[in-house]
Amino acid sequence: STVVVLATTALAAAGAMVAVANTGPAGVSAGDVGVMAVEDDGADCPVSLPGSTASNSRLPDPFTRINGQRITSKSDWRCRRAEIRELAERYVYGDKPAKPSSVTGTVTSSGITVNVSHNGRSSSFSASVQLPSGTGPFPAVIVYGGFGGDTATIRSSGAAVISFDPYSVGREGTPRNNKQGAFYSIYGNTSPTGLLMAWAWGVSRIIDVIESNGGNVLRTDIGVTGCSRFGKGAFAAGVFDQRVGLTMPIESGTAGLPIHRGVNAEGGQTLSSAYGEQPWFGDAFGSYTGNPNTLPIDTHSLVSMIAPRGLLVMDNPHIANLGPRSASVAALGGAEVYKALGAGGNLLYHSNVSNGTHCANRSEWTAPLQQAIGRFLRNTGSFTGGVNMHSKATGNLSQWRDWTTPTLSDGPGSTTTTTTTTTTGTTTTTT
Ligand code: MCU
Repeated sequence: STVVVLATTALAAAGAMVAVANTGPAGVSAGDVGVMAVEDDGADCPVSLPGSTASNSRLPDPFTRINGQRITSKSDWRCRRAEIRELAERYVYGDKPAKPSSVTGTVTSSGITVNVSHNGRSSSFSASVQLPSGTGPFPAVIVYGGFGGDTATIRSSGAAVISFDPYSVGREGTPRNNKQGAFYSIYGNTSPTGLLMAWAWGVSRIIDVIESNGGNVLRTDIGVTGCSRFGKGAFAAGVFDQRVGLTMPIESGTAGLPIHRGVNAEGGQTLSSAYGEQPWFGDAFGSYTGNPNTLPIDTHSLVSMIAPRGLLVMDNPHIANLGPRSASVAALGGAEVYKALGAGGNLLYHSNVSNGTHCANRSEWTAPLQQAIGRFLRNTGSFTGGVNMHSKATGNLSQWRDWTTPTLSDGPGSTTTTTTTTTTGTTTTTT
C-alpha cells in the first residue's frame, strides 16, 4: 500500500481540486459507451513519469503500467489511462490545462460564444450552429473548419453541426515561440503546447458552455470530426475529453492516426516534415521525430484512450502520404484495449473506399456515420464495429507487438485509488 500526499496549493493553483472520490466505473459492460461527465475522469490518479525511456521498435504495451506491472482488471484501466494521458502530453502534444477558472458563453440556434478567463487573462471565440429538423435539445457534432465531415448526413441523422474554426484558438503559420489564438492568449505565446492540443482545449470549452447553457438547443451528446489536419485535430479532441461520445477523424495522416514508428518507412509524411510544417505537435516532440522508437507510447495508445467511447476512423488508402497502413495499425492496436474492456464493437476503422480524392464525401461512409450518430449520440439503433480495410493498405498488428491482450476481470483491480480532500491537503491512497 502506498500513500501519496499532494499539496493542496499545487492542485488549487492548477484549478484541479478534487472534491469527491471518483473511482470510475468498476468495468465496462458491452452496452456501455463510456462517456464521462467530466473531461478527465482520471485526474486524481497518481502518475509518476519515468526519467528516461527505453527504446522499443514495437508498439508499447498499453496494458503495462509505468512501474512494469500489467493491469488485471477493467477498473485498473482508469488510472493506466491516466498514465498514457500524461505521457502523451509530455512527449507528443504538450499540456492541456484543466478547465480555466471561468468559462461562460451562450448557445443559440445559430451560434455559440465562449468566454474564458484564467489568471487575469481572458479570451473568447465563437462557433456557428446549424440544427437538424425536429425538437431539441439536440446532440451535436463539432466539425473542425466546417468541412470534411458530411454535414448533410450529420444533420439528417438528427445531430446539430457546430462549425468550429480551430484557427481562432490556435493559428497556423506562426513560429513556435510566438503562437497565437485564444489558447495562447491565456497560456502565453511561448507555451510549448502544440496547436492540436490547443484546438482540443477549444472543443472542451465549447462543451463546457453547452453543459451550462445548452438549454433547449443543444445537449452534451457530443461528436467531433474533421478531415486532414482537422482529422488530426478531431482525433486529439476525442482523446483528451471523455465527454466526447463519438470521435470521427477523417484522413488524418501524420500527427493523427498513423503510428509514429511506422509512418516514415511507409512513405507517409515524415514526422519531421509534419513537425516543421506547422506547430501541430507540441514542442517536445521535436526531440523524437528522428527516433520515435524511444517514445513510451504511440498512436495506438491514443486510440486506447478513447475506449470504450465511439470511434469511427475514416481513412483513404489511395494516398501514400497519409500513411494509411500505419493508421490501420494504430486502430488495430487500440482495438485490443476496446476488446479487453468488452467494447470491441465501439470502434470502426474504415478505409474501404474507391474515390481517392482527399477529403471527398464518400458514399461508403454514409451508413457508418448514420449508425454511429444513432448509437453514440442518440442512443438508438446499433453500430457495427471492426476493421474494414482496403486491400491497398492493410496493417498487420502482429508485426508490431510483442504483447498479448489480457482477459481483464470485472472485479476490483490490483489497485484501487481513492482521493480525499481535507483542509490540510489531498491524500491519494493506492492499495
Ligand atoms: C493530411 O493533413 C495535412 C498534411 O499533414 C499536410 O502536409 C498538408 O499540407 O495538408 C494536409 C491537409 O490538412 O490538407 C487539407
